[in-house]
Amino acid sequence: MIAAQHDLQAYWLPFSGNRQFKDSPRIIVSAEGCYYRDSNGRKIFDAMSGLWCCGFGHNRPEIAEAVNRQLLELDYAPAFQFAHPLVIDLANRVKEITPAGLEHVFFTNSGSESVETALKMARAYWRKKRQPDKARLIGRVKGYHGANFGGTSVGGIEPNRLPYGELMPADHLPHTLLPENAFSHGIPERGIELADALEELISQHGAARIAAVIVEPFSGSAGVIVPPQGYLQRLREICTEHDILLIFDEVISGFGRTGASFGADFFGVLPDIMCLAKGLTNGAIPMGAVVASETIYETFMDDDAPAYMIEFPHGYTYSGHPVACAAGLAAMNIFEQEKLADRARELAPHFEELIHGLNGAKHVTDIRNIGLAGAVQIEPISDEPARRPFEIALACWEKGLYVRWAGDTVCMSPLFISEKQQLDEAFNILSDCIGKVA
Ligand code: PXG
Ligand code: PLP
Repeated sequence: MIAAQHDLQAYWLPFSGNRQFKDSPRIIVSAEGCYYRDSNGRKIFDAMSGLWCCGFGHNRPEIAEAVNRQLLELDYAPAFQFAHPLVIDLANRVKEITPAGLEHVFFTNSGSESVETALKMARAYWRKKRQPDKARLIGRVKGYHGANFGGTSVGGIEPNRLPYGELMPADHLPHTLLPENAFSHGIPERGIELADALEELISQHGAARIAAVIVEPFSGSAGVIVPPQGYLQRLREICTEHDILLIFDEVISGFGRTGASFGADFFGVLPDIMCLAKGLTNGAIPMGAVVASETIYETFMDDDAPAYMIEFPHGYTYSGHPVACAAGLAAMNIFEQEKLADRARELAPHFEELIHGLNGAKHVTDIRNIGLAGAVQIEPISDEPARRPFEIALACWEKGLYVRWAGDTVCMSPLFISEKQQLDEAFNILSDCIGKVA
């Protein structure tokens, strides 16, 4: 049963057209495997892993049982000045799973908090090193780094910034969406020189004034923008040469989405700091983490103040929450035991073939993919670039397929446990709905 319209008014939906939603609500009541069920009893194929976060399968009993057990064992422990066994175990698991060189794990409750944590960590690091002027933060046009003030400031999606007036000072590298790379399969060939824009910012401000560069290994929210061949390596070289920290925001790209464990592994580039969330608990309980290099951690610990004094005055009431840790440990077991990054990598060529099969469809101006993430860019209707993607995604929903509309694209990030035949059916529906949109 759909909630009666007046029942919906109290609820203010995040990042949504509230008015349209309340006119025709889409209520999800349960999930299983790769499917949702809505309030009309319809079964819907989840081609987005929720919001890029449930790749290991919905309603995993291992996670549910671990969470249930933990709630009866230790519901909460103070995060500041105390620890509990699971947070120590999970820190070790995350350290082991993330690339060698990232050694110390700071817990948060979301991707947005991971970004704030990483940005504050980067600034405080340079102050600890007695270089307080090294404070500028550099993001990238079309980047998404969550919804909080720091992340919005380094973020580069204009509609997410405009309503808020003055943000934190930040510079933005150009995005890497080049027309000559349209319809690239996987990593585009051209555009490595776009990384050299960092050199220009360095000559403008001086490396002595720049704390960190933050980028997503591939941009998710802006519609799966995959960096050109060699681009991230080049950014890494420039950062190393000029002693600037490189932060990878792996909130979407982490935990298997690219077909490797992390974007850092996929591209073979090691950042100084990595931001995580989503897949860390398979989306079941909110949780994020920031993983830092040995050098960064040791710089904070190398302090003349007495040992009981706080080295990094930052953290959240729910940092390392016991119940989230229980979910995280169960999710990491599933991720490793079922080799889900490999499963994503094995399914990726089929996904690539299907998504590029939409080349030539009406209104389609670009198709991009990496691992199990893909976007179909749709020709805008004059000043309403989001209208066609919205209409396509709604038509898909009506036919039992959940895809995401974001800006001028339709996005997909299917679960790693999807079957080929399920993807075939999903793309049949998507193709049909693209063909029918005016
Ligand atoms: N960084 C990146 C790279 C993200 O993709 C965040 C930070 C923020 O995480 P939280 O947990 O605070 O939402 C994200 C989140 C979409 C979409 O489809 C993307 C995200 C979240 C919801 C929807 O564009 N990315
Ligand atoms: N606002 C007030 C008044 C608080 O006391 C706290 C935490 O103690 C916060 C905000 C931050 O909340 P959290 O630690 O859950 O992020």
